Amino acid sequence: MDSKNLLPGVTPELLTWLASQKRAGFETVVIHQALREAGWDDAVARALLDLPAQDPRELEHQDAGELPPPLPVPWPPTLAQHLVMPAGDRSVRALVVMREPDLLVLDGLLSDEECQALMAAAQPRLARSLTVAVKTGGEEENADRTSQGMFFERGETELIARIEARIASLLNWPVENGEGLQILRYAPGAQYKPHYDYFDPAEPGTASILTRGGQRVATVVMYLNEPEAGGGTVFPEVQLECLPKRGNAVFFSYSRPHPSSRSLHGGSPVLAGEKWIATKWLREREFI
Ligand code: PD2
Ligand code: ZN
Repeated sequence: MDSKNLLPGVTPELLTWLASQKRAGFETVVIHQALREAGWDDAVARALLDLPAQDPRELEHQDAGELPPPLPVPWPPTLAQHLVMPAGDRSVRALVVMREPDLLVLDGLLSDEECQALMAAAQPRLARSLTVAVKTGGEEENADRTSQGMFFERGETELIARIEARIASLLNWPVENGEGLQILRYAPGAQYKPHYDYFDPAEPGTASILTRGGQRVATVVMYLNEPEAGGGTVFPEVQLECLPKRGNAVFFSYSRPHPSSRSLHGGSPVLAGEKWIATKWLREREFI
């Protein structure tokens, strides 16, 4: 059965649900049972299970030649079995699991002492944040991003190397594919307006950016402190807001550099106090 020649009663919404169940790793027998309990005939349920795990909304884009094929993305290998996951020198607990976008809220990725040490090491090197200039591949100040920031080199200190090894172990993604850790400090009123972290393939500067390790495929935003008000990380397409808690993190991936990833996200304005985060962007290949 082709998903475009739908059987009577099989809606695009049902196919979207089916794709999300398959991608979430539910076993065929479980999905089959859910379909049967929802009243589907056994033959139709089996035909549905034979379809590729692709959301029909994506197929529309792909048919129009707009969608690149999906890239492999990081994900904790043990999550399906255990909510507390090994991460090298530490265990990390998943508090929220979301699909489309693929997203985890993580508890205890960093210790309080590590958060404080990152802030102290970054403080003297903070400068007005820059963003990638998509036209040229260089960097520029951006009114949509009013924080201060700095980058550590990968492996720059023992602390940085330890955190990078932990993230690599948790997500089963090579340390070498990570960009240097970025620290951001938001003063009251500062924000980071909604954006995608991948590099837009249509922009002229992207080809040169991609020579250093390919696309970004995932982001880990780690909260180093707690503002008194505001400063959540928002995902407007799925009405989700992650609130900063010291040591916690939000991880999300985007297998395609396309809005169908639903990975649009932003940092809401800080209303009172300061917000500090560390961001780790993960690339397809070794980031040199
Ligand atoms: O500060 C945040 O919550 C935030 C929001 C959006 C950080 C980033 N993007 C980022 O570092 O990419
Ligand atoms: Zn971002």
